Amino acid sequence: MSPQTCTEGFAYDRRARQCIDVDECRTLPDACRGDMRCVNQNGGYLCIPRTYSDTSCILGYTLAEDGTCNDIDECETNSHHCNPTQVCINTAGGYTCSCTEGYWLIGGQCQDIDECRYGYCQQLCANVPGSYSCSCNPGFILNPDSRTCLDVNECEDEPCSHRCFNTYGSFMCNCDEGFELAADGTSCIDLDECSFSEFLCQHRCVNAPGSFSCICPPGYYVYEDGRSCEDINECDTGNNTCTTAQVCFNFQGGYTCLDPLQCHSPYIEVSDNQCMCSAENPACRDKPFTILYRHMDLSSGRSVPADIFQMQATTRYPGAFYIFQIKSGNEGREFYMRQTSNVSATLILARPIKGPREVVLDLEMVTVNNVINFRGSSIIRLTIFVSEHPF
Ligand SMILES: [Ca+2]
Ligand SMILES: [Ca+2]
Ligand SMILES: [Ca+2]
Ligand SMILES: [Ca+2]
Repeated sequence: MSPQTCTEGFAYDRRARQCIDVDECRTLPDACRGDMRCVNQNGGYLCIPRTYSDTSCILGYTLAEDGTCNDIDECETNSHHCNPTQVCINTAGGYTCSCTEGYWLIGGQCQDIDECRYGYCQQLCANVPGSYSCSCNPGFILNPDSRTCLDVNECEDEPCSHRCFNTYGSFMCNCDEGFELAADGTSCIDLDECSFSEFLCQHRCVNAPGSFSCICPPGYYVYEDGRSCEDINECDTGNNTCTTAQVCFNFQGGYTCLDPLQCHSPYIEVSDNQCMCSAENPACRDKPFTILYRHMDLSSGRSVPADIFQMQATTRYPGAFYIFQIKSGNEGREFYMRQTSNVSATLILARPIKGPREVVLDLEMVTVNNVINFRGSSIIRLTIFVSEHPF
């Protein structure tokens, strides 16, 4: 028997001098593929599933028709022992019971985690089964992390009518000077400064949005302090209607044009403000020797008593004495004369006088000289312009 004569699956054995079976499972490197197991046969071999030869699969696996062991999905087949609060998770060869997110296992039961107790939220927290939700106090918004809170910059919406200041959790409004914050905390309302005090302005206060101003009556201007009234001196400013022949006389709140002096006969003019009646003239007997014209101004409502004018004898005769008196113009008894020395007297305002008014007083100085049996008088015709206002 030659070696060539052996059929496939056999090889000639010289020693035994016969064809004997080849063990392909040993000689062929990949006799069977995959999980197949190689079983040598006389004249060939078999590839059979590996488990085919095992009697059973291990726990958790089941034998498939192809002879392999497949994992049992206990969760799918409901053969698990998880309790109803738990979820079943299949594993290779087994399964586990677990709690879903937001629950934890206590005493074999899945119980909700109270995240609020553990400070999950920065501000407000609401626990719900399996979860929680954070929220923020007014003035804050929830950050994208859903846990922390961010201050709202309310000023971006311009809620204040004037100025806005953002604060942590809120905001504040401020008003410009001259305004105050209204009860709503956002709008600004004008302060009525005029209602604060009646002494804010000397004359009259005019309220304006955010401010106030003082106004003065005609004939006055508002002083640099913005509050008091100063007389306009129309005679100085030239803003008057006096002719060149007249003399401008300024007083508080107004002015007047004084006509040139006219002395009526038998008086003759001796200066621009004085008329004289000559002693030699018989017509001058029993008349005042001189009439001196003087002008002054007086504020309305001036406090009393007040010294307002001085009279003094200019010539002194030996043995003479002087009597000072108000000869006319004092019908309202607002004035009286007080002798201050042998040769002088003061005109005193005794009662408050209210303007506008023009008072003409004849102040008489009587000279008495008993030595030469002389009695004569001279007059000061005093015109007092009483202003309308007490300033
Ligand atoms: Ca929860
Ligand atoms: Ca804020
Ligand atoms: Ca105001
Ligand atoms: Ca004036």
